[in-house]
Amino acid sequence: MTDHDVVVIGAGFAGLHLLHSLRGRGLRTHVFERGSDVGGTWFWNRYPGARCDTPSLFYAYSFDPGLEAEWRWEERYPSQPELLAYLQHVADRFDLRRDISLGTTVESAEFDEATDTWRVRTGDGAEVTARYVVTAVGCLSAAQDPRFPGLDGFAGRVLHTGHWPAEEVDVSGLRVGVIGTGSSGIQAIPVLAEQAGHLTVFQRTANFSLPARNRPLEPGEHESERRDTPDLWEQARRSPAGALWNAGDEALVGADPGAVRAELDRRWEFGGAGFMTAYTDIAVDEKANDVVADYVRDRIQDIVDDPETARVLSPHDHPIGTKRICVDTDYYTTYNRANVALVDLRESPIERFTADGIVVGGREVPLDVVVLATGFDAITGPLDRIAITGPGGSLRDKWSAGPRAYLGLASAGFPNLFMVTGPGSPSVLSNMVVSIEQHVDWIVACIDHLVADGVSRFAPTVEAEDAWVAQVNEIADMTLMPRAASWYMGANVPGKTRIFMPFAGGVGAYREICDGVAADGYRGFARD
Ligand code: N01
Repeated sequence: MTDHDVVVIGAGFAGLHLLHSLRGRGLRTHVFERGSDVGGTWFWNRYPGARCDTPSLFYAYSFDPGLEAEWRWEERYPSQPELLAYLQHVADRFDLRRDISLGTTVESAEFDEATDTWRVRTGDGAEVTARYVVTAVGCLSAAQDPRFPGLDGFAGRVLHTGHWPAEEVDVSGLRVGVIGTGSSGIQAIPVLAEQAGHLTVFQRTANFSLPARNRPLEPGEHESERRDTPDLWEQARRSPAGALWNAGDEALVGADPGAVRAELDRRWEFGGAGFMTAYTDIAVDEKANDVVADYVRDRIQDIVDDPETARVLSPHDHPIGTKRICVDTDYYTTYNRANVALVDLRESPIERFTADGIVVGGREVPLDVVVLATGFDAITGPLDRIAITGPGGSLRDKWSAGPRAYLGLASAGFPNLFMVTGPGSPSVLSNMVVSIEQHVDWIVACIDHLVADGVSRFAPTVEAEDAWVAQVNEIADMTLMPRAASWYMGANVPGKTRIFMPFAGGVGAYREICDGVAADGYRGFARD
């Protein structure tokens, strides 16, 4: 008998929901979590300004109406402290902590062919066995720490947004440098600028950012939205991105330019990523995309006082939306502050760190604190960190030329292993919580079925996996997405194979495919 029926790796949104659901099916489940508390993404990303950019109405579990009714979100978009408190509340409410080992990193998982079980080894040297392993490690949890020349000799403090310290970091009066202008940098920069004595932003690639227009929620606002749309969750689950963005149903190309301008104005004023869903062809037609990109570039020129700074902040090297769109509070206006400077790393790359700062273009920028907002080894990175070995070899080796997984849920050659939001699923192109819930429901029902049928080994066939990977690529190629050197493509990690990793066909379509696979007796999987 194994120690557990199921080992779950990670106690964020996915791991907590898995534990609750698997336990509900009577399965002996244990969760290992590297952090010293639950929360996953929202435990680690505590940098100033950290906030989700999916509205709080949708960025929450839907599986328990009681939980939904009792939790009050404070703002239109949930902040990191609020999200962490929510997940801690979930852990307590469902009595989950007794089956979670905190501060425990899973180092390896090895499949034992003699018993068809997994041997899971943790950083403390302990080893447990389980029939199934489910990875709930998140897509953006392996931080990228570039090794700049001289970094180790820097006398100041170096922090990464993706593993920010729990205690407050006070930069009052200090000279702060931020490297990176993705979502994390763009959220942190305005908050740091208010506190720092001086802030220098080191930008390699300008990014498109939209105003969030965050605000406190009116009392009863969510309740009335739910009353007005009783099938709100069902609509979200069947939608393209797992949340209702009031998507337009017309193409931009061919539309009246005045009407387009008015619609983009309206959405800009309303705030949020719904701006990108104004027309049906923004993600697939270069002409439509150019109109929207020009609109945002014009806005940047309007907001930023110094024309040269505005020029450097205006993205020109990728279609809008092909790198993850950013959503900000006061990002561009921050560059009008007297204590903020922008360095264009395309013109003046980082040469080296010194004890006192960073040398760019032959001059030293003196700094007390450097914030690396340099992102993550996305989607595959968190899995790569675990030595996962199946009967035929390691997952790292199998994926060295790009990840291969059937439905983004399981990989051929790795029996009894499931992945939540793995490569080839909508994951990062969607509202993660809705996608997580869909995977959790699918995986739990599948394991339940396997246990009832006495199945010992269960894994996708190579043929099914190959066909799925081909389909994921075909769909990506129908969009403008592969045009950008994005982390979706693995392009941000030196040496990583470039391949578009998520499924771009939409959350609703994907759900139907997964449901169809299950209804067909788990088509594409082999069992012993
Ligand atoms: O990371 P990023 P992130 N030298 O990879 C630069 C989610 N998220 O942490 O573009 C100099 O987007 C890099 O430059 P370049 C969201 O899905 C969500 O900001 O590679 N610069 C880029 O500017 C998001 O997309 C939320 O040329 C270097 C930046 O660092 C994802 O997480 C909030 C460099 C990295 O940007 C990742 O966002 C935060 C180097 N060596 C995050 N290496 C919300 O929900 C990298 N860069 C709001």
